[in-house]
This record gives sequence, C-alpha cells and structure tokens, in this order.
Amino acid sequence: MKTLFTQTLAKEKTGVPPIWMMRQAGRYLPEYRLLRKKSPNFLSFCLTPSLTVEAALQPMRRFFFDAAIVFSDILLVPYAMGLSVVFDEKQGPLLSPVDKKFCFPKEEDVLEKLQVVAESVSLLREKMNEESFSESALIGFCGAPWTLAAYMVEGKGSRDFFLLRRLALQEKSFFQDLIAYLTSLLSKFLGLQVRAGADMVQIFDTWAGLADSEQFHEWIVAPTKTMVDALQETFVMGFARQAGNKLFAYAHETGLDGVSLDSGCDLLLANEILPRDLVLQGNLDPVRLLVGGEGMRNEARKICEQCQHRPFIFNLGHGILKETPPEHVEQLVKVVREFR
Ligand code: 1CP
Repeated sequence: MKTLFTQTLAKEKTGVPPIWMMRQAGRYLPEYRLLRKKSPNFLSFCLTPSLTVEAALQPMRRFFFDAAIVFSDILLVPYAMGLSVVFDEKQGPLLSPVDKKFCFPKEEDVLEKLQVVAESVSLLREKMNEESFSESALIGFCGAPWTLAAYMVEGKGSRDFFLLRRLALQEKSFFQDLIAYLTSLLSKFLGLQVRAGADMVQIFDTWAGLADSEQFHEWIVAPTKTMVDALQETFVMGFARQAGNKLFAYAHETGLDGVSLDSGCDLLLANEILPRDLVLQGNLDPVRLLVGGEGMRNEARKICEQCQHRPFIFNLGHGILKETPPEHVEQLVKVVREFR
C-alpha cells in the first residue's frame, strides 16, 4: 500500500505533502496532561510502554497525522548511561554533569536499559494496526551526540552551553572520546528501534547552532555520517537546528535521506541549493501555529507551494508549544491536506 509518507520516503514528490509535528504528543493536549498524572515523574512515564503508547496515539486519534513518533525523550540515553536525570517542572531537565574523569559504561549494559524504548516502538506499531493507523508511518528518534553531550556536560538546559563549548576546546581528547562513544551507542540504539518497527528515524541536533564551523564538521557532520552509514537501508532524517549556512555541508556530506529545517531557514533558497532527491521537512514557526488564524493558513500554503516540486514532509520548525490550542493544529492539518 502506497501512502504519502512511504512515497516521500522513497523520495518521490507527492504534491500534497504528508504531515506530522515535532512534539505532537505532549502538554498542549488535555488528554496528555491527564495521562501524565498516572506516573509520579516524567522519566518513569517514559519508561512505561503502556503509557508512552497511549501518549503517542492521542494526537493520531485527533488529527490522523501521517506518522506517529514514539513517545520518549532524548535524555533517556544519559539516564541509561548511569547519570542522574530529573525533569524539574520549572527548571527543565537536571543531570549529574560529566567531566574528563567520567567512566564510560559498557555499551551492552546501556543498550539493555534502552530496550524499553524498543518495547514502546513495537507495542505502538501493534496498537496502530489495531486502531486503523496501519498505513501511518512510525518514527523512532534519538538526540545527536553533540546535543546529548551538551546536556551531559552542562548538567541542564542552557541558552549558550558555555561549559560544553569550553570543555570541547580545553579537553579535546576527552570530548573526542565522549562523541565517539555516543556515536556508536546511538547508532545501535536507533538500530534497536528500527528492528522493533520504526519506518524512519530522526536525529535531533537541537543545539547544532552553537558549534563553530570546525566543530560542526568534527562533532556534527562526521558523527552523523557514521550513524547514517551504520544504519544502512534505514531512512534517516536529521534536524540540525539553527545550523544556518552549515546546513549545506550537513545535507551534502552526511548521507542523510532528509533534513528537517528550523523556521529561520529560507525554504525557497533551501529548495534551490539542496540536492533534488533530499527530502526536506519543515518549517512553520510554532508561534504562528499558536497564534493561528489566516496568517497561519497563508504561511502554511506558502510552505506547501515552495516545496511542491520535491519530496517534502510538512512539519514545524521546532516542537509544538504547550500553550497551543489543539483546534489550531486541526486547522493546520486541514489546510495542508487541501493543498493543490
Ligand atoms: O512532563 C512533561 O510532559 C515534560 C515535557 C516533555 C515532553 C512531552 C519533555 C521534557 N520531553 C517530552 C517528549 C519528547 N521529547 C518527545 C516525544 C514527543 C513528541 O515529539 O510527540 C521528543 C521527540 C523529545 C525530544 C527532545 N527532548 C529534544 C529534541 C527536540 C527538541 O524539542 O528540540 C530535546 C532537546 C529534549 C530535552 C527536553 N525534554 C523535556 C524538555 C522540557 C526538554 C528541553 C529542555 C531545554 O530547554 O533544554
């Protein structure tokens, strides 16, 4: 059965693009906020497949997106590596920070702990088939080595990740080891998700914009290429947020099948300069979705128009904001589906 999503994965252009949204499951949905109460904390929620599957299905039932994404978090990997990871309501994620004395745990032990994510993927596929979403794709994901290193070194979210950038320069040999370790681990982690039933995987490099051009090549392009090579036949999408003009190298040198674009990226220009068979994904500003109305609808049509002659997946430029009215999401899906 050919669907918009599988056609796009096969790098065909489809006219009307398939649509899903980063953070399509989560706090903007009242049913998620209710479900979330069934677990004492966010981490234990992510470690309970019956709950993660329900969370991933909620937006599918409302909006019939062309793909579901497994409900998990990029910081499950540092947790599985033995770091303390706490999601604080106000401060966001808090981790026990690593430094050059960090002892890397055995890869098999970490992957064993991450097996729960593969369980979420296979249970989600099963439930999607039962609930008439058998034609929708299933997306697996992980954080990129650079972005995970950012949280692991800094110990929390940050605007500029100063500790990360200083350590990458001052303790280069340790940083090299950290990135190499994560690159190998994450390749295998994505492999687990693919074997469990993921049709596509996305590598989230949320903090790619912080790397200078030398670091971008060393810590982002090269590790991404290693991961793509390890995943062979798998369809791999990368999201190097705010990479600016370094996106060109990211698209050309990694072997990625597609790139997800942030809202700051000029889609018309990206369409012109990036390879014709590269799938583009993006890039409506989440604030436009939050505000809604004719402004949102016009911008969405413009995005569809600009990419109608290449393989393209409609998405946001970053995750849905928690204040977003769900009705706006419904309206956006309608506009995209009606695009001609
Ligand atoms: O209690 C809650 O509901 C906590 C909010 C929340 C949710 C719903 C967090 C904490 N993570 C998630 C789920 C999540 N995280 C998903 C699956 C949901 C979906 O997409 O439908 C995914 C794909 C992620 C990925 C993720 N987590 C990224 C990469 C993408 C991005 O948004 O840039 C990052 C950077 C994180 C870290 C993280 N987890 C949670 C928060 C609040 C943050 C950001 C912290 C910061 O500001 O640095």
